[in-house]
This record gives sequence, C-alpha cells and structure tokens, in this order.
Amino acid sequence: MSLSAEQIARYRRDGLIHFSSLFEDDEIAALKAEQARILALPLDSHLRAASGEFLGTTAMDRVSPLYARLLRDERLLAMAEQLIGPSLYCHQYKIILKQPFGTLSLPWHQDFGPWRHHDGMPEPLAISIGIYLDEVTEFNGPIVYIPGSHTQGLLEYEVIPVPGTTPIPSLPDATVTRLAAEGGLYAPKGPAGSVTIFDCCMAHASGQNLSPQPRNLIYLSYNPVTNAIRTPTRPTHFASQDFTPLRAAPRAALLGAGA
Ligand SMILES: O=C(O)CCC(=O)C(=O)O
Repeated sequence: MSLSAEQIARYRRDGLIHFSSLFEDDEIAALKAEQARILALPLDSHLRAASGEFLGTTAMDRVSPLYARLLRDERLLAMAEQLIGPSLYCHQYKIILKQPFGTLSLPWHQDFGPWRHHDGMPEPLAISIGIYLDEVTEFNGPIVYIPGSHTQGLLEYEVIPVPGTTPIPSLPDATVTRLAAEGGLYAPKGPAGSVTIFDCCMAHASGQNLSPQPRNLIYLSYNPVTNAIRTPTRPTHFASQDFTPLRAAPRAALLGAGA
C-alpha cells in the first residue's frame, strides 16, 4: 500500500493521517486472540498499575511470530518508508489496554520526549502507527491529537510519573493551550482495524475509558537505522537495541504462517 501525494502532503501539514478499516476482520480477530495468549504469559515486559490493573504489554515480537510479522507488514512498512525513508527498525512496540471502566489516562506529551529523554534518540525522525484492536469511540478513551503541533519540534516538558510505565516528559497546560488554539483537537474514532500514523513530535493525550467496552491499541514505532538511539537507560522492551532494518513481508504473509 502506498500513500498518494495528497496524503503525504496532508501528513506533513497535520502530522498525522487516519485510515478507517485498513486491516481485515480476520486479521484483527487473529491479533486479538494472540493478544490474549501473550497477556497470559508471565513476562517482565507487561505493564501493570500498582492496583494490579493490566495496562499493556511491550515487545510482542519476542514471544509471537504473528506480532513479529505485523512489524514487517508491507502495508505499514511501505507507508512508513514513504514518510521517513528506507532502512527502518522498530524502536518501540506495545499494546496499550484501556479496560472497561479502567483508570489509565496518558498526559499530554510528544513521543519524542521520552525517546530523547530516556533513550537518547538523536533527531525527531521516527513515526508511530496505532492499530485499533477494538472500535474506538468518544467514550472509551480515544487519543486526542493537536494537528500541526509536530511542526514545533521538541517542546519544553515536565517529567511526571505515570502508573505502570516509565515517567513521561509531559507538556505544561500553557503549552497545550497555545497549541490547541492554533491546531484544535482531533480524536480519530473508528472500527477495529483502523490505523492512525503520527509524527513523533505530535502532541497527544488520552483520558480514561468510561465505557463498558475495551479500547486496546497496538502501537509500533519505526525509526531510521541512522537515527538509532545513542544513550539508552531503559530495558530493551521499552526501547529496542536491535537496529536491524526490517524487510517488508507481503500482506498475505500476516495470517499465512500461523500464530
Ligand atoms: O493509547 C493511548 O491512549 C495513548 C498511548 C500513548 O500516548 C503512549 O503510549 O505514548
């Protein structure tokens, strides 16, 4: 799958692009079944709140051939290469779980904040791709973005603790107020299988899931090998140190070889 010139121009302007139903129902069903299997494994790479609430998991490619293939899926990798160039590796791979009536909320931040602060990523060249495992509605804690905020580069931040994960360099209210006055707020909603691609300097946040429905999302973050992290301080399941470039696998391969 490749992006049109118009889509690329929109991405450069807004810092994100959203596709409804990019993945088929059978692909999402397989990824959800495999997610349940991964979450049942006793792994240090899981993310949990002190209360025991399950918040997510990371580095799924280490324990799941299906999730390893997803990283190489030509639909994702081809679009990423159009946007940030060839020779990409995966810096971070995670599933964020928003349980029904769950407490997880994420403060306003740019992904490049933690990647620079904790991992020593040199330049803000990476992108993230969110894949919806569930329908995302206004009720179950959608991510809220500020279109155009990526053009500001890395903004001044305050590092604040967040349950279940490493502290997040977060944007002060005054910064968010200014950015939102310029770009507005945008929360892409859509069925399972939808995909949002966003720049690592995009300001975003999300609130709690108020609904009885889960909101589980896969995130994979591609970074050029030439921009590999220099001074990692976190375990590798938060910030990979395998800088081998990913080679695209055909779409049919995703479900072709079993879990
Ligand atoms: O899934 C979400 O609601 C937000 C996740 C996020 O912003 C992050 O993990 O950096």
